[in-house]
Amino acid sequence: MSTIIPEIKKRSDYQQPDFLINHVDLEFTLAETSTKVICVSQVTRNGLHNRPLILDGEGIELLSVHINGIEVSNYQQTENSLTIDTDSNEFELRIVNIINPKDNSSLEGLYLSAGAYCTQCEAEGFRKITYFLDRPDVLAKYDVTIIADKKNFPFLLSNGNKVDSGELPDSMHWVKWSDPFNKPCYLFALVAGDFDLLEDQFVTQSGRTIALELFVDKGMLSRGQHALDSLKKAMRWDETEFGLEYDLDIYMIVAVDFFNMGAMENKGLNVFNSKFVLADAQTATDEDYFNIEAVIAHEYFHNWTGNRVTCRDWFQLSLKEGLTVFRDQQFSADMSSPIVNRIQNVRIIRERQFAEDASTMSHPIRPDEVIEMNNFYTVTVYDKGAEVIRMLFTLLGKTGFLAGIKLYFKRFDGQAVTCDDFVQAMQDANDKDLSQFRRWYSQSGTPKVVVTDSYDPSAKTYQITFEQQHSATFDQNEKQDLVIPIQFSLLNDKLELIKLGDAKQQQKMLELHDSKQSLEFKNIDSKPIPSLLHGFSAPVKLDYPYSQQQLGNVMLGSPDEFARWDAGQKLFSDCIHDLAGKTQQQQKDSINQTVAMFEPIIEATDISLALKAEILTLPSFETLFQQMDTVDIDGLNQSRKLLFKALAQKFQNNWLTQYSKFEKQPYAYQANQVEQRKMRNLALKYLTLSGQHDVEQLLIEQFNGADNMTDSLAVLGAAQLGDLDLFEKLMLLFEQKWHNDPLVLDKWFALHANTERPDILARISMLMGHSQFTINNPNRVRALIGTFSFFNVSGFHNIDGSGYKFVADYLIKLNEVNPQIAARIITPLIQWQKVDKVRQQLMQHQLMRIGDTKGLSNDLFEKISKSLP
Ligand code: B3K
Ligand code: ZN
Repeated sequence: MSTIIPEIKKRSDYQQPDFLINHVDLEFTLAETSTKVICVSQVTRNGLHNRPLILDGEGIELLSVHINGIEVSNYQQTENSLTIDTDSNEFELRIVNIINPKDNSSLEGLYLSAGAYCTQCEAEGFRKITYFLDRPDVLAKYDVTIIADKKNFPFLLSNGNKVDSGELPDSMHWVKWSDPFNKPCYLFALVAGDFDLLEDQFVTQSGRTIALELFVDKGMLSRGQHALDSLKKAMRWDETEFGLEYDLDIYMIVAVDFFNMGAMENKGLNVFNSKFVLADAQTATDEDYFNIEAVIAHEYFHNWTGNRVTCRDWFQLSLKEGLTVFRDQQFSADMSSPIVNRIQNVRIIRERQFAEDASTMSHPIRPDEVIEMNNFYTVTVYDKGAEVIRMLFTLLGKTGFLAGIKLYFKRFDGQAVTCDDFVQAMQDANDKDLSQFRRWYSQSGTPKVVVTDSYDPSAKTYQITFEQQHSATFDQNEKQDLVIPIQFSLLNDKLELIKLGDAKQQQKMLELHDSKQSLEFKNIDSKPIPSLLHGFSAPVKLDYPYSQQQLGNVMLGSPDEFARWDAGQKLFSDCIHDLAGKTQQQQKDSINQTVAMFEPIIEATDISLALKAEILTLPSFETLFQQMDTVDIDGLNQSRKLLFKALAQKFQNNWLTQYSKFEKQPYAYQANQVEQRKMRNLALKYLTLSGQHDVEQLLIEQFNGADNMTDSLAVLGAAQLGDLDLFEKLMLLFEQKWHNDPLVLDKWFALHANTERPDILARISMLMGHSQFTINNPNRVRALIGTFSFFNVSGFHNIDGSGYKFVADYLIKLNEVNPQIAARIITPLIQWQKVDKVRQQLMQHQLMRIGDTKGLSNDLFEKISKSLP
């Protein structure tokens, strides 16, 4: 392991900044390898002290430093700081420096994306642009001037409003932008390039007209409409649901091809990964359409939750991310099917967040210690963070929650604050003591709620007991009891709802705050079946000794659609887990019994088609993996396949009916079409797996006749699942058709990477030589290498260790190019805790190899050092 140990930053060490900057004047003269940056800051000393000014900076060539117009030379420079000693309490600091966007492959700071300049400053990328107080609690107004060659860079963009522009000799031009809102430097953005521009307008509830501008690669204009429509929907929704209106006169979105994440909420100038902007029927799936709408909304919602009120320090990241994810989830639910959305949210928690909690990267939604901040943009901070906000919503009710939000903005607009400030506003607006609830912010791990019950027939009473249990996690030994809202109802044996309590409620909410709490119900005629954790009212693992019959009843009769889906998933999971150690005949019997329980679902008329498709979808391998403490990888994979095939064969005729019953319509991204495609393509998968004799014909017909990417891709997915020779043939045709469209090819790379075949590593190595593949583009790397390591169970976990070695070799290369992406893709390798001892050792060996890499980034160092025993 590398011997230089990077600094660990602690939340408890927070100190106010020694200096504040209230105005910044930036001037950029863009040139590929030597961009000149002039940064003029108005600095004031914060409090009475004589400490020097210490600025952050990384990879910067410093030309000069002036204070109040006088050049200073008695500064000290280290690899990542510039220290200037001055007596002045208020001064103008002028720094001139050079940076090299062309060689910046980290995609942080100022870099080139396919010929266009763009920036990414969150979390700590501004320090790669100039020396600055790169922390979110230093808020300033920015004026930005950009100078560049006019022919190649006709559009010069930054935050706020365009206030001036002009021509210069040698076909250069300049544009000046001014942002009237105070902001931290992580929200600064600059984009320069030649784009196609899609324009529109939005009239706010108070009657202001906002110019909307969407910049895309040349020739991509027709693929931008869905993003723009989504933006308008999000703007309207935030007004009607949260009373929040946009504040600048212009809102710009730029789509770029080289981007580390989904998108970035820079004030007035969002920069997006083109994957989350560009869509048309031919190239994007229903899922892409959905994601675009969600990410566009997420970044827009940040304008209030993140930009107007921002984080005091990066440990508070969930203040803006958890809240904004919750807001985008509510928006998506309103735009499409609430239940399908909720299921999707829960899948992320169970597949990925529970995995993080069980790993050496376990951390609370408000982490206590960080080496590399970029490592903490996690499913815990984002998605568990959103679940914590959702619990507040559940506990306070919509009205109470909105009162809390209102007070939060009243108190903190224009400030950089903490998660505690947020909870305090919720508490004060509702007059509800949330002190115990706050533990969700400081405690990591997945709580378990164990439910037991008893029925006394003579007294006709039913007692149900809830107990919360917390185990130590890698980061914390001591755990405390939390406040856990549990929504539930009771069903009688005729699957009718039992009225609960005085209010004749049918659903009850228990606020579990003690380690154990019981409820008693009187006048109950027979032992009820509890339908528990409606809507996934808390991010916990629930344990109730359901019989198979009871689960079947909840699946068919619960008033809560989430509970119905969940019961079905549990039936599937129990069956899969129980197959281990059984004889073939026992396995067969047990599978048949489970499969038969789903017959009424196929015929059901009381649920939407979308929910039906969700119920009939098996839990993913990753979800099943998280349900166990130790996993027999091969056994689990095999068992899941057995059940999959049995479902396919048992309902073969039904699948054929489901496949053929919907009339084909020209593609539109509309709810009824989306759910029909979902069911039809699920049926196609099952048909393929069932061995239906003419399925190849069906697949070819759908592939040739498809007018949209959802249907084309479904054919490839089905052929892959069925292990048909046709798969290779269709993949070739697909590649020929989409050779010049990298976003579409990513789907093809990912399908290849996820194929079970003995020569998978040779196949991936060959694909790395594809003309469209480059290690410099995160979308390509995620599609090929990421998909392999996250999802190709047999290839990645090959017992000979070749999968782990392959990923490790790649990460060693990627460490030099883009440490952030390398640290994302290492995730499956550090999650060795549940696998067998042989694999554990193989994985750890590869982690050690990566750890020994010369020039190991902080990103990888942090994850590897934590995960090695
Ligand atoms: N705030 C950005 C994420 C920045 C990640 C930096 N490594 C996107 C978002 O959550 O909206
Ligand atoms: Zn966000």
